[in-house]
Parts: sequence; C-alpha cells; structure tokens
Amino acid sequence: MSSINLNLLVCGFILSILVLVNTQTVHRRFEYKYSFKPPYLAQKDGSVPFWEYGGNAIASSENVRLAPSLRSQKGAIWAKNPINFDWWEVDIMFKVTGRGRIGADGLAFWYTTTRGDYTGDVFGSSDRWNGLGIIFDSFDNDNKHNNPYIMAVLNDGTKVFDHKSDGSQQLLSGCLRDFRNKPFPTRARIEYYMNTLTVYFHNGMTNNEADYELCFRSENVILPRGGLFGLSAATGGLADDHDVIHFLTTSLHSTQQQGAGQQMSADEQQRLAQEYQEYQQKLQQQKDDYKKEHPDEVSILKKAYSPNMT
Ligand SMILES: [Ca+2]
Ligand SMILES: [Ca+2]
Repeated sequence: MSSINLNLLVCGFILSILVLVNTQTVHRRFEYKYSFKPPYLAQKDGSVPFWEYGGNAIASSENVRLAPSLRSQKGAIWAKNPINFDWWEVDIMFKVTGRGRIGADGLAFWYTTTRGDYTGDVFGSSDRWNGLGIIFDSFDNDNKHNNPYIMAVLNDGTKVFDHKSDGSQQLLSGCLRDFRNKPFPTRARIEYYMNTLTVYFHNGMTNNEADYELCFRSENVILPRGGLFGLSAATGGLADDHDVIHFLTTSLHSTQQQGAGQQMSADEQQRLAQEYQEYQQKLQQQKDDYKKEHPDEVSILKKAYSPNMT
C-alpha cells in the first residue's frame, strides 16, 4: 500500500468521524431492571428479580410459562417499577406451542399506567387498561380466518376489549402472522421512539438475529409517561403453552435531549477515540505486513536514508 493510499484512508476516516459527530444519533442503554433472560431467569426461590408474576404463571431458570396448555388458564408477569425513560425498545422471545392445529387464546405485551391483573379478562390481564397492548391473538373468535394475528390496541382506561370481533374495530394497527409451533422461538421487537410505534416480528423459522420483518409502524402515538411493562396469556377451551424466554428492554435517548446530552457526547467521543485507535493499529499492521512482503523496497529506503549502512 503506497503512502498516498494510506493518507487518503486516514483523511477519509477523519472525515467520517466529523460526519458521525455532526449526525444526531440514538444512544441506547440496556435496562436490566426492566428485563429478564436465561440462564438465571428465576432464582432458586422462584422469584424473578425486578418482576412479579401470578395467576397460573410459573417461572423457571429458563423461561416464564405465562399460561400452560390446560383449559382456562391465566397468568401474567409485571415489572415492579414504572419506567424512568420516555423512549424504548423491548425485544420479546417467546414460544406458543400446542398439539392442536388451532390454539388459544394468546399472549399480550402491556405498557400501562398501573399494573394489570394476573387473571383478567383480556389475555390474562385487566380490561379497560390505560396505555398500550400488543396482542398475539391465536384464536379466531369472529371466524374470519384471520388469526393468529398481531395487533396494537390503545386504551384510555374506558374501553372494553371486544373478543367477539378479535378487537378488529379497536386496533391501531396489526399484521397477520402465524406465531404458533415454530422450529425456533418467535420474537417481537416493539419500539417506541419520538411518538412512533414500530413492531417487528421474527417468525421463528430460523434462529438468525437478522430475520425480523416489519409488522407495522404507526406515527403520532401518545403513550402515558412512566408506565409499567407486563406480559400476560390465557387459554380457553383450547390451550397452548405460552412461554416467554426473554424480555429485553433498551432505553433510547436522542443526543439532542437536554441534560443527558453531555454524557452522551462524552460516550460517543470515547467510542470514536477507541475506534480511531483501533484503526491506527490496523494501519501499523498493514505497514508491517508491507515491509515483510517487500523487504527489498524497505532495504532500499533504509539505504537511502542511512547512507552509512551497508
Ligand atoms: Ca381471538
Ligand atoms: Ca379473527
């Protein structure tokens, strides 16, 4: 590699640093107090740190079974603390499995102002919730051949969920996706950032991290601040196992947000400094490799600069 090429690369890298610094970036932070995952999901006494579960839910070290494949079961798990950030992403890995071609009833993710029930009427949680429910509805109550279905339903604490129509008149948005009996766990990524709600779904046909696809995106969604995360599930006459393997929460911060801004840019600077250092090491390695591959040229150069050497 010639020194001109090296210089061009260095210039290009410095330029890309400047571009990075000038672009607004999202700062992400894993929130362990609003998450659970194996291998130590539940402790020996059965408790899940920072969470509370009830109804027919059972937690093990490997997963939370919200509702087992028995008739008329209901269960839920709720975070103990309300969130202290505005924007977030939640990744849920789950398995809904049953022997029948048709299963019931489904599973739901909640973000609500108060903790819901553990044995409530809406997929195990309370009706008339205030906030957001993302419902994975297995059973086709209205017989329109459009289940399993994934949908977001907003509620201000006044509406009663209409099971008879599978909430079809109440949903904000949704997508028709089969999430039952997949070879690998299915996953949902729910992102709420700058009042835009986006739900991605991973259909469990692979275990590839990259295989999420968009379910829906909805703008101008106003959720109450400082809500609680929860999950619930229910069975009916038909029954599936509803297992959640992980619930991972990441808070999202704009670098333009006040207060946290300075801390964010310091983090960013540190990351860039480290990246630059790694890059310099790579350059040095390339120089060394070049010397090894072209010993003749190097010795000519040495001779040119050290006339006393033979
Ligand atoms: Ca239904
Ligand atoms: Ca339906």
